Amino acid sequence: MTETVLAQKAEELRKQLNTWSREYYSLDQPSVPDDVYDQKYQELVTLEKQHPELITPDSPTQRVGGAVLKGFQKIDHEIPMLSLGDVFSKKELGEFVANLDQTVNQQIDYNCELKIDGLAISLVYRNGIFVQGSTRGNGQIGEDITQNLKTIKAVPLQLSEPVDVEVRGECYMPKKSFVELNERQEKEGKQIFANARNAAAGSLRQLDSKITAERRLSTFIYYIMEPEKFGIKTQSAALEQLKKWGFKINPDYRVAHNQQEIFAYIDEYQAKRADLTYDIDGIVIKANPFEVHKEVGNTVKVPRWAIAYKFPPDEQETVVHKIEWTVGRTGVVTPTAVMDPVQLAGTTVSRASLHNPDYIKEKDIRIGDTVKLHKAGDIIPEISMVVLDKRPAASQPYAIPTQCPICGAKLVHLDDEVALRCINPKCPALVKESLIHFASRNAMDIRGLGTKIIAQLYEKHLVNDVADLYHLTFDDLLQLDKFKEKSANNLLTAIDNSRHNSLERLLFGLGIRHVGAKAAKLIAEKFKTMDNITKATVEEIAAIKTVGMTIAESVVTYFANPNVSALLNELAKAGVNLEYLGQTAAEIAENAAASPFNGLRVVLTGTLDHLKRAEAKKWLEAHGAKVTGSVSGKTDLLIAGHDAGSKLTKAENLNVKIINEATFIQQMEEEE
Ligand code: 3BA
Repeated sequence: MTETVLAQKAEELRKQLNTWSREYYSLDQPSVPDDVYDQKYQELVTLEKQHPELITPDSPTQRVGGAVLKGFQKIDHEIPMLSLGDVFSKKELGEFVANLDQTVNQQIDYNCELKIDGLAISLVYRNGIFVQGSTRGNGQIGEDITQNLKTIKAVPLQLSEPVDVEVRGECYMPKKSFVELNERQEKEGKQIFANARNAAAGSLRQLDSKITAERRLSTFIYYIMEPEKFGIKTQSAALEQLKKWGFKINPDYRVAHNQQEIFAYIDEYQAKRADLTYDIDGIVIKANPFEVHKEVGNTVKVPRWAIAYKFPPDEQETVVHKIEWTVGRTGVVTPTAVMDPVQLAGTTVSRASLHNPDYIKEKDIRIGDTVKLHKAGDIIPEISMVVLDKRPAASQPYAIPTQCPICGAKLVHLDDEVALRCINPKCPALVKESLIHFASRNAMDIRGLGTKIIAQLYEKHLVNDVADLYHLTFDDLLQLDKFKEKSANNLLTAIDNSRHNSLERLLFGLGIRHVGAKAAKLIAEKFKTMDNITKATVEEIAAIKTVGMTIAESVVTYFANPNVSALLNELAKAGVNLEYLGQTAAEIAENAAASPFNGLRVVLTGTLDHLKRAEAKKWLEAHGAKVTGSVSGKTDLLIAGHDAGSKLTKAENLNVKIINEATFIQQMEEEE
């Protein structure tokens, strides 16, 4: 092919992929199945590898993160990014509306929008291509975070039309991503984020955009600069135009024609708040006609045509009675505050994680203190501050333990971690947690071997390490609470079956630091036997795609330990399989044929809260279903997440069977 032909080919691929990506991430209406996207994407990757000169800034391959920056360039916002005035009661809001109506001498329409609790960003497009993105900063001067914003799939790299436009909106982290991020951070002994907004801010501020790429951020865009250039006359029309260009807009906006309708909107979303997949901290009310914006203008800082109604914070005061410390599988010792129970955002709360010692010190939380409690990300109870006025006179700073609450060993900080760790490998808490992990679903999957049974086995000295599980006898098990012949036999069978697991389950089950189920699979696939893994070098392990140095070093350190060699010997002697088995073609076919999903044509739509779409698809396909992108007369089943759009309507019209995510998960579990 000639150079021009190649360039045309690359351009074509970029355009196609960017369109599909817009449909998927911004409109939530994929028009092609994932594998079609993946195939085209690979085509572009290959082409760009052979001809790096063809790589353009709007290529979807540029979303993975780029060079590590030294700092961010400053950006001057030619038109300043204003802030919003706010009110805290319906009375004040009513006054604002009445005032504005009076100023313009008519009862105007107001566009009501959810107030996303994120960070304001600005995006510049030239010829429909994303060229620069920045933070709000102080409104006048922000920072250039183009590289980081490119990693966010909801930020279109290429619009549906070749326009020159600057748009503004909010970048946020969905609640679920926030919870998962904090879980990861806590496990790894890293700093945790107080709320999704801070997590989003921290993620956008990364000089290494690869880290931003790992954080699941999203955006809602709500503002077009100089809308008159495009003949747009109202805020609601602006949102629709943004959607047409390919931006993700918040679908829950509504034009209200009077004060009652505004109040109804507020009440509705205050009630729905907990069900949204992202945090909101209020409602933004904007005069809908742009004419009004022109007429009333702005003060120095805020527009006179818009206002934020802030929800009353759901915060309660309560008293801290004690701080409990628990030891996890990796030895991290985590503090939890135990408090007088209070009602908070719909649930009774009496415990809140304090994460690590620094957190207690920074907030200076003491026993007997009255604290303010709220829910981070609307879900996780968290102490926001100590009410100093109510601190008892005799109060003493909380003394962080220096010894493991379980085994008494000296606690340490590894490297410069904030987390405190017990590094006694014989610590009962650690041993029990390791056993629980070993038996867990993604590890050896020993059904019936739960926390309570493990605690008993350990306390009766029947099991001290994972190899001991394989020497348990029928009589051993009868010593346990409520164990009868049947339950003992069932557990023995489950343990016995686990001997035949493929290597990756054991590798994950050993609980090697940083080695998750995915990494374990990749390592087992590459090295095939435990013996090979124990001999592998850091370089060999790190050569596996997506397995980095951290994991590789951790694996090598783990297997260098003589106690580990002894344990592996014990496992081998007990007849535990140490080889990678993969899944044989026969097994795959057999599984699929037995499944009620076998042969069905299934469509996935809407937002899934618990499953990744790709995982759901993979699972369905492994069970014999064909997953397609669009609903037709041939579709057998629609799995609808929330906010499902036209596909749901179509499926309803065609009388296609529809189930929600929860039902689907239940059916998956029944299958497994
Ligand atoms: N609408 C935040 N400002 C917003 C365009 C104006 C505005 C916001 C908004 C000024 C939200 C201030 C920072 C800023 C763009 C300036 C919203 C939200 N509208 N829905 C009226 O959801 N948080 N924030 N952003 N320009």
